[in-house]
Amino acid sequence: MATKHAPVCIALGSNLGDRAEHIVRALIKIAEIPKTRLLRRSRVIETAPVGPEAQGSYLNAAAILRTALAPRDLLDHLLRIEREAGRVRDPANRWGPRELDLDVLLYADRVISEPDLTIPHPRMHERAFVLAPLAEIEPNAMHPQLNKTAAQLLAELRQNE
Ligand code: A4P
Ligand code: MG
Repeated sequence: MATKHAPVCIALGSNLGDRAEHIVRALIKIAEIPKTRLLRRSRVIETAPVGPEAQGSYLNAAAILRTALAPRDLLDHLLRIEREAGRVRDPANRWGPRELDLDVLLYADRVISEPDLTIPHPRMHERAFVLAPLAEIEPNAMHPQLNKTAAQLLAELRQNE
């Protein structure tokens, strides 16, 4: 079980279909993942799309979990929840529109670099749509490679904007 001071942080995003419904249903399903407790969720914010421009704006949010599942088992549940939202991946359009995107941002202080699982999420520190919801609910969440908190990373990003 990850400790109280080392949370598991998840990012949620949607820019296709009933976006608010996708986010709310995902949070309900995350709370139902075995051996896992949903501790907190952020507000849902609307954000301009980053990446290919011809796509609609996103709703983004973050959630804090405690889980006894290994990172890969947690990821499998998140991928299942994405599929249940109707998401079909288009390898030719990597950052294209999606009903639901669930990313593991941080898993306590773990650093994982495997072909299909990278934690911390490699782009989290570059993205206000990830850091703003995260800093709202877990400002002291520590990035174990950059050794900075979510609030610090957000402040730096905003300075450089
Ligand atoms: N994968 C590896 N590491 C992880 C991780 N930490 N969490 C693998 C989740 N998945 C991870 O995922 C492809 C594979 O990544 C998964 O099968 C898993 O094994 P994906 O969801 O198809 O990839 P993706 O989401 O398209 O790519 P990525 O790199 O996660 O995209 P991003 O960086 O999340 O960008 N603009 C706004 N405003 N808001 C958004 O939410 N999202 C994106 C997607 C682009 N622009 C956006 C937003
Ligand atoms: Mg993703």
